[in-house]
Amino acid sequence: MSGSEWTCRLSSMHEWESPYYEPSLPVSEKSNPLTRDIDRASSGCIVRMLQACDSQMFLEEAGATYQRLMSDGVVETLMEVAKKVELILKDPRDSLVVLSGCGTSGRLAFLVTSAFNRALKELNQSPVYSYIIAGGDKALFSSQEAPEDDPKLGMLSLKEACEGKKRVLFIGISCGLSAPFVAGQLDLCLQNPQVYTPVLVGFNPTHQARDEPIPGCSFTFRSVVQRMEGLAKSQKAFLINPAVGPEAISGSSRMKGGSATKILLEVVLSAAHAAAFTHTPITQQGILQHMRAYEKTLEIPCAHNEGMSALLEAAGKSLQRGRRVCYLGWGSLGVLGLVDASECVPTFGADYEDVRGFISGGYNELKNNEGPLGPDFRISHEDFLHLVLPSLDDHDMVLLIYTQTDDVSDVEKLARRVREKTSNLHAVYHRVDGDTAATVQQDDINKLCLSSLRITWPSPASGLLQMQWELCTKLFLNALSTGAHVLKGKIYQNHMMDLQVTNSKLYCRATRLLQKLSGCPESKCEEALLKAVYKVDNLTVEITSSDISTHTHTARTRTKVVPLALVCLLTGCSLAEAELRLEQQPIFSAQYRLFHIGQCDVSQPQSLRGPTHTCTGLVCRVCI
Ligand code: F1P
Repeated sequence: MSGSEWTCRLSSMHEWESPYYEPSLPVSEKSNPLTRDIDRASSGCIVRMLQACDSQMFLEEAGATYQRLMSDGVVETLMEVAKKVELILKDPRDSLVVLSGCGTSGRLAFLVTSAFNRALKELNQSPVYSYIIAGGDKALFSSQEAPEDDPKLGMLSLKEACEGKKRVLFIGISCGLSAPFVAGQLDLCLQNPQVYTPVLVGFNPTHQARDEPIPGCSFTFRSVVQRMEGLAKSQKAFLINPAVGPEAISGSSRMKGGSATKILLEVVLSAAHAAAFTHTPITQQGILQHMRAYEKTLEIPCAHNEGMSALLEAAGKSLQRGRRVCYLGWGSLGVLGLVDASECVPTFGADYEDVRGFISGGYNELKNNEGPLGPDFRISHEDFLHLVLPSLDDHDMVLLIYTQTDDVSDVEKLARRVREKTSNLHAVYHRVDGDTAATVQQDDINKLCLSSLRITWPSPASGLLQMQWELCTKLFLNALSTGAHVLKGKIYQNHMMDLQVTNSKLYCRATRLLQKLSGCPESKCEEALLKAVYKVDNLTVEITSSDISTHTHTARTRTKVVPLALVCLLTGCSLAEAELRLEQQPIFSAQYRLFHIGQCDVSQPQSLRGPTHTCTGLVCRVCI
């Protein structure tokens, strides 16, 4: 993309806010105009597009349609919630702060509660934070989408976590204001106000909260939100729901939704800790200052664009060859690696082995509720050495993720082991300016690596800095795994084609996508989707009369459901034929273009093809 094209693209920063832009969709499901043709962009351009999307998190309100992260109303609510947490910190008897969510939201609940319980431990205080993730701890590192649809499970897990407690501040996170699991928990809180004070974190305005009936319940997510709005006036419930703009890959709330969740929760809990333990009053100024530190963090990746696109290119190459990308992390950055890797499965239809994360110390470092999760969830560096390293070669990419506060000699040792098998070794590490500790070892590690992204921070290491390192790492990893899958051809325009249809939100998203790409009516698209889910060319009454939960349950074991349905819709062919076509042309974006353009369009401007592009004929990702 040329400079002027990019400037023009940036002017569409606010386009999604127009009431006419995809009006039937909530912000969290809209497609982002900035990434409309990310599927045809070069790696450098992908990096810039993702950064531009991230920067929308901090757009000014400026008379806009939606409130923002730093809008007065949002900051005020953050202060009120921080004061509630402060009260619990000062008198923690029989009290608890519970953070809960599904998928990425639950993973961030885990990350944040771990960090702040650790901070309490360092102050000799007992822990007051607890996390819940739909589907239990295995959902920390794998996709467990079905429990997200279960409000009763949500209620039960909250009751269980709070047994014997007299005062609970419940923070439910659902980026799309949509997960029935969280709606059930909020409803429980509203029914028991003597114990629970509910807080909702999400990134849609309240009128866009999901209003579909929840089987077996008299409430919808939206009706719960409306009840909370009523109570918010008397501070008996709190809503924190700024808009951060549509995701770079439509609906992929692990990206901005996850980052903004992390920012909001950390701002609230940090303010509460400062108030309770260092007599620092909770002020608007203090909250804004912390937010601005995060805003600055977003600038860091921009300063490393070149290194970042080289990493993305390397990861893309490995995935294109059907090889692996492995993250080897230390401390909380290791957790972020585990999380980012595991999210590739549901987000891109990736294989479990495609992108994997490992953390130094394994479960001992993690200290999750359920402890070690068994042989299907091996996460330590030792596991990597035994199970993965022996099969690696130069086509597999390995990324070291660490900071200067980690055991750098351990990093060096592991780097040497990896180098024996692959030269495709890279590093991302954070250090503070002027710190010369372990410089020799750092240099040795750099020499072992094909590329190293050294991120130098100005201030001395502190709690805030650790959180900034984490945010920066999350942005890097999200960009890396997203970009690599874009390069692999997994995305069409800015839509994930091969999404799993394993809960009602994803089922509705899949039907909508089929409508958009085929131009067929909704009923026809749902029919095609069901045929692909049940692997039949004719639907039986038993299938059509079943509810969505039966469909999503069946879809758990199916692959390529949406691509198959789309090929059938576009060509009118049978499922077997569609399967064959996808086998011959697995890069779905190319498959889709074939139907529309018919052949390789070599007349496209070079700017659209990217600098490193060479046309390879029909399967070419860029030209077709
Ligand atoms: C929760 C979630 C996402 C995941 C996927 C399915 O969404 O599990 O984390 O990436 O899109 O839904 P939400 O409740 O936070 O909106």
